[in-house]
Amino acid sequence: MPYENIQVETRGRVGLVRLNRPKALNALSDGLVTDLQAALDAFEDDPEIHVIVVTGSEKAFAAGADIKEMADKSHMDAYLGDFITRKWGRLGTCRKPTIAAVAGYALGGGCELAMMADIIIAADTAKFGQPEITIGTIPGSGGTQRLTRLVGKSKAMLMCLTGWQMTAEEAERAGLVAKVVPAADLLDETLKIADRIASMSLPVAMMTKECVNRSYESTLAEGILFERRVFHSTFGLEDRKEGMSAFVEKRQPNFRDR
Ligand code: CO8
Repeated sequence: MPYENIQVETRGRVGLVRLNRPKALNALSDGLVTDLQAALDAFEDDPEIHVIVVTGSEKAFAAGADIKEMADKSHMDAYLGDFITRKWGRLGTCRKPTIAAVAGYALGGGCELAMMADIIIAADTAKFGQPEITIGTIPGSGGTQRLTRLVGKSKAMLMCLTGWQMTAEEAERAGLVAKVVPAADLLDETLKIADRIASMSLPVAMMTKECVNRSYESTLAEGILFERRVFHSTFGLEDRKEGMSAFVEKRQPNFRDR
């Protein structure tokens, strides 16, 4: 299905979405977010796809929500239209593993979108920021919440209250990104990681993701109980048997997502 604001392709078992509004630095217009939601839905439904990668251009992952589109909205336009909540969070609700490959600006909604992914891989050119306060508003899609959990209160406050942008190196030190790579290698390095995850059993990767995410939503005791239940459930999988047999027999496992 052709999209106006994104490019979509598959690389083996990896679904790749490239945000593509170069003239607006991939500002997240309603059209782009609608396209992104549809592409993510399609990859989630495709049993051949194990991992989803979202990336932007060299200059910008995304420079935030489209300010020109938002500028004239009233409170009731935002409230009654359920501005942001309906479609924008789709990346954060994917059940398959997701990676954001970020080069250049990841600002406002762009930073929030990256933080919805399970893993952020950053080019050394990446810049992360929540500059909403400089245009008289606040982050609207998890910025005050996810950023605080990822980098701690003081750095999150600094970013949200001043609009200060964090470099890729600082973001790696702070725990916002998993890895920084040279800009020219961003996609290759990200796809290597995606391929590695895609070579695992899909249900086990999905269960792993569910457990890690649970740590944000529960007490330690409840999270550990949840993890144990899921761990026990892997013993019902053919892939668990295959993985352990392959280890014992000193061969590569052949996972069948069962
Ligand atoms: N919205 C609309 N257009 C944009 C945006 C944006 N966020 N960012 C850049 N553009 C456009 C510019 O208007 C310009 O277009 P034109 O040539 O027609 O004037 C073009 O992209 C290139 O931009 P610049 O000329 O400004 O490029 P520079 O290299 O000089 O500067 C910056 C790059 C620093 C990124 C600068 O463009 C900038 O500050 N952009 C705005 C950043 C910002 O404030 N983002 C936060 C927006 S608010 C928000 O995201 C709320 C989140 C809501 C939830 C979202 C859920 C996912």
